[in-house]
Parts: sequence; C-alpha cells; structure tokens
Amino acid sequence: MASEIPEKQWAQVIEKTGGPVEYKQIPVRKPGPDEVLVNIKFSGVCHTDLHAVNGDWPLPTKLPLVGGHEGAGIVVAKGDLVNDIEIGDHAGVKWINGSCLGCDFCQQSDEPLCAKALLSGYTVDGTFQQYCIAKAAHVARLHKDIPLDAVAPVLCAGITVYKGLKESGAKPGQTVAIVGAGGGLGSLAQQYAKAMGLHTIAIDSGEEKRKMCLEQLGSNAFVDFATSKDVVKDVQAATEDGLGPHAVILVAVNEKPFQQAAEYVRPRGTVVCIGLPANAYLKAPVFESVIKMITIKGSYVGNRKDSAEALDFFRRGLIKSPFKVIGLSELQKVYDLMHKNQIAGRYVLDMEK
Ligand code: 8ID
Ligand code: ZN
Repeated sequence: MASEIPEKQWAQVIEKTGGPVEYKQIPVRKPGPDEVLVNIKFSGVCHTDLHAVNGDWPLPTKLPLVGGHEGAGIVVAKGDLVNDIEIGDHAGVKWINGSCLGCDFCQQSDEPLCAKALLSGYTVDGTFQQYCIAKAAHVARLHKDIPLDAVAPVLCAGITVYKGLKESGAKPGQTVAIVGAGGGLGSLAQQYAKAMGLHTIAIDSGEEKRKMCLEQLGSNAFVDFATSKDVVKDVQAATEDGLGPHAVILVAVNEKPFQQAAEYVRPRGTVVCIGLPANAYLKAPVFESVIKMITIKGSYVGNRKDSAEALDFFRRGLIKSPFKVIGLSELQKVYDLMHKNQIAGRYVLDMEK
C-alpha cells in the first residue's frame, strides 16, 4: 500500500438512528482482496442519506454509519485480486458498493436487485469520509478529464434518473413530467431528458426552483404544486395537445404526487416511481388506469452499464446541473436545508474542509 495513506481520517458518523451526524476522526481501513480504497475528493449529498439518518425505510442501516454514496476521487490502494483498475485512476463510489455477481439478477446485469448487494452509506460505510472502500467490480471508472466536484451528483442522482428515463420508454420528441424537479435528482433529470431529445414539464415549488428549471435546465413549463389550484389540469395544459405527458418521473419526497400522476399522464403513458418518501403508498384510480392503459413501475438506481452511459453523457458536456460546494464538516447544515426542501439542485461536500 502506498505510504501516504494516513491511519486516521475525517468523517461524518451517525452513532444512532435519528442522528445527529458527528464530524470526527476515524481509522482508515485497508481494502480486501477484491476491493479498492478511494481517496474521496468530493461527495454529493442525496436525500437518501437523510432517509438513512432518520430511519425512514423498512430496511435497517449499519450502525455506527458513515453515510454518502456520490463519492468521486482517486484510487490509492487495491486488493491482490484487482487487476483492471490502477492506483492513481479516478473512480466513483456509487450506491451499489458491491454485489454477488453470481445470482440470477447479477447474471442479467440487474445488480441493484441482488439480495446480497452492499449499499454505500447504508449497509456499508460510504463516502462522507476521506478514504472509502468499494468492490473494484462496481466502482465507476472516471476519465481524468472529468471534474470530480461536478461529477459527484451524477454517481447517484444522474445514474438513477437516466435509468428512470430509459425505463419510461419515452421517445425523442415526447414530453416527460419531472416531479420534484427542483431537487438533486429532478434537476439532473431535466438535463438528461433534454439530452435524450425530450420536452420536460418541471413540477416543484418556489421562485428559485422555477427560475432554475426554466432558465438553466431548459424545461418548457413549470407547475408550482404549492400554488396551483389544480395540478392535474395545469400539467395536462402544459402539453401541446392538452392530453398530458407521455411519462412521469416521480422524484419527490412526498406521497401526494405519487397518487396524482396517474391522473395526468397521457393514455398509454408510463409513471416511473423513483422517490422514496417514508411510509408512502401508491394509489391510482382503477377506472382511469384501465381505460387509459397506463403503466406504473418502480426504478432503482442503475447497473454498471447504465452508470457508464450516464457518465458518458456528462463527459460529452450534455449535463450541466447546478451544485454548491460546502465542507464535509458542514453536512448537518445541508441536512437542515434538505429537510425544509430549500435546496435547489445539489450540495457537494469538499472532503478537505
Ligand atoms: O434508485 C432510486 N429509486 C433512488 C435513487 C436516489 C434517490 C431514489 N432516491 C430517492 C431519495 O431517497 C428521495 O426519496 O429520490 C428522492 C429524491 O431525492 P433527491 O433528489 O436527493 O431529494 P431532494 O433534493 O430533496 O429533492 C426533492 C424535491 O421534491 C420536491 C421538493 O421541493 C424537492 O425539490 N417536492 C416535494 I418534498 N413534494 C413535491 C410535490 N408534491 C415536490 N415536487 C413536486 N410536487
Ligand atoms: Zn442517492
């Protein structure tokens, strides 16, 4: 192992579900035979990290836990079995930290469905530390010309929305509604949709997010769910023929829009559920679902190929999504803003600060 790797490092750790996160020094671990150690330079903060702190989901986290799963950095050590990534290479640590590679799902490149998948910042320690371990097979390969700060949000948010857009079946020229458009996943979803030749209707709330969606991210319309008198009517009216969007990408952290989407999606349209609000249920009117022949489905991150494709869109300069950089030590501030839905775009942590 290279000598410059320190024994201790700064990290944000939660000792018990509910928090708080504690900024402190912890040991740097050594990678196992099939693992790499990545010196994380920047990590995005995803709403999933806040769900993990709060214990929102019916799946327990490890404890104590280092959160984070949008980590971009440099490989500084590797195990003996790793021969296709080198020390000095740039790499991204994603939500899928590892998978068995042998089960029915892994064999079909559905690694997120692997029952033994390791989840960064959830079932294994993640990227809110300066040195993070991941299975070599699963770290994203990053070209050295890719800026490590701007690419961080792509490693979860970008991959996830790119996969969701593919799962929606929407074709170039068609219209997709992005629900939760002002947040991390939503802002990237507009950029990917645009790059894929789709029109977008952004749904979120407030002047800052409206401006960002229409002026920076290229959406054709914005519906403010908090001030609209009839979201269903307004979304349908935002399509040229008034029949509604061909697909809906749900990335809001709120149950209500999951109930609404089936009402405004176009006949034959597809509703893709991605956001994971706590204790939420899907509900759709049977009558309209049947006579409109709609599809409602879930979409969960992406496989290694989806990840490489999403990163290639970014590398080609097609994905420019706003992010703000803040020190690792200030993670709690990001959680406080996120809790109040006051983040337009994404926060990215600088691991040296
Ligand atoms: O693989 C997956 N399925 C996956 C991957 C990554 C993240 C799922 N997620 C989940 C997260 O766990 C979280 O539940 O996607 C959700 C969104 O993550 P995010 O984009 O990181 O969250 P954010 O930045 O806080 O953005 C959420 C946005 O939703 C808006 C908020 O205003 C915010 O901008 N929103 C809410 I809350 N209610 C809304 C509503 N009724 C709404 N937008 C429209 N209509
Ligand atoms: Zn995430």
